[in-house]
Amino acid sequence: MHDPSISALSLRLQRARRITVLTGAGVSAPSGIPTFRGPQGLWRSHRPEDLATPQAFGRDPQLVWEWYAWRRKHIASCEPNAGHVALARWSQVLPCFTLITQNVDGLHERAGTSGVLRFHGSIWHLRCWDRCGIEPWRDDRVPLPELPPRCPACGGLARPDVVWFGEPIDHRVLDQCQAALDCDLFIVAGTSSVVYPAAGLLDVAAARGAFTVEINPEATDASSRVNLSWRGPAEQVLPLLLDPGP
Ligand code: BV8
Ligand code: ZN
Repeated sequence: MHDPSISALSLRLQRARRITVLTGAGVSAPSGIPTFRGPQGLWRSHRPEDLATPQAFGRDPQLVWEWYAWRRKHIASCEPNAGHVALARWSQVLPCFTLITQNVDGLHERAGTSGVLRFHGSIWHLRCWDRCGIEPWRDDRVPLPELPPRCPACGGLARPDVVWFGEPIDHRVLDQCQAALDCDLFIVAGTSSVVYPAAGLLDVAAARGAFTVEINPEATDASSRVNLSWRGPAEQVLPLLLDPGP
């Protein structure tokens, strides 16, 4: 598809000194992982306040774990798609590239992207609910041997190592994101840009001089705030940008 704006964007990509990409659930949708707010969105059959808050977990850890165990089982059967693969290639060939993702599914890492900044954590990692001091640990067994799982250090409850509503972003991740926002090109792909502070990252990048681009088949809260809002699916657009072809 020879589209002048593809070549213009591809040129920006090749010339940028530093490129940062923020992804959301829409990048994993073609892999079969439901988004949060789409027609079949995850939140349709579940209410965020019921499942993705510390209060909900404190009230009913079993229920929250059953939802996460269901998501882990489903994600384990899904494969990275062309959008994930394209970004993995960018991380290998572009001199200064950072991927920040709101997704907890781990598909960017499975596609080969290293150094992913997991803004909302990882569904494959657990941490101690009782904060006994142990560092979060990876446990990608499907199914987990017991629900709710226990902390290997203190025997207390373990929780998914994700960021729930009302919880702060890990300050180490925030610090790494701050450096990545000093970029020439900031691309936000596959997110409704509803959830903060993730949705505010593009404004910080823009304020620091980045050219900002959105890739999404639909208009979002970010569409009027970016320099270029591209109406298209990430898995089709991203692969074209590094090799725009003849
Ligand atoms: C914080 C958990 C403060 C992990 C998630 C009122 C009450 C309480 C809180 C708030 C409030 N108002 C504002 C807030 C703050 C709140 C917030 O922003 N709420 C929103 C809903 C208004 N934010 C927080 O609570 C954050 N923490 O503020 O803490 C604080 C500070 C200091 C000390 C203490 C506290 C924490 C937010 C993190 C919440 N956790 N998930 C998990 O289980 O997954 S958020 C959840 O939404 C997911 O993580 C997801 O990543 C995130 C964003 O969703 P999207 O990725 O954008 O997905 P969505 O379905 O919405 O959109 C998909 C898009 O893809 C669509 O636009 C679609 O068109 C597009 N698409 C579809 N197909 C494709 C495509 N695009 C491209 N290609 C395709 N093929
Ligand atoms: Zn513990």
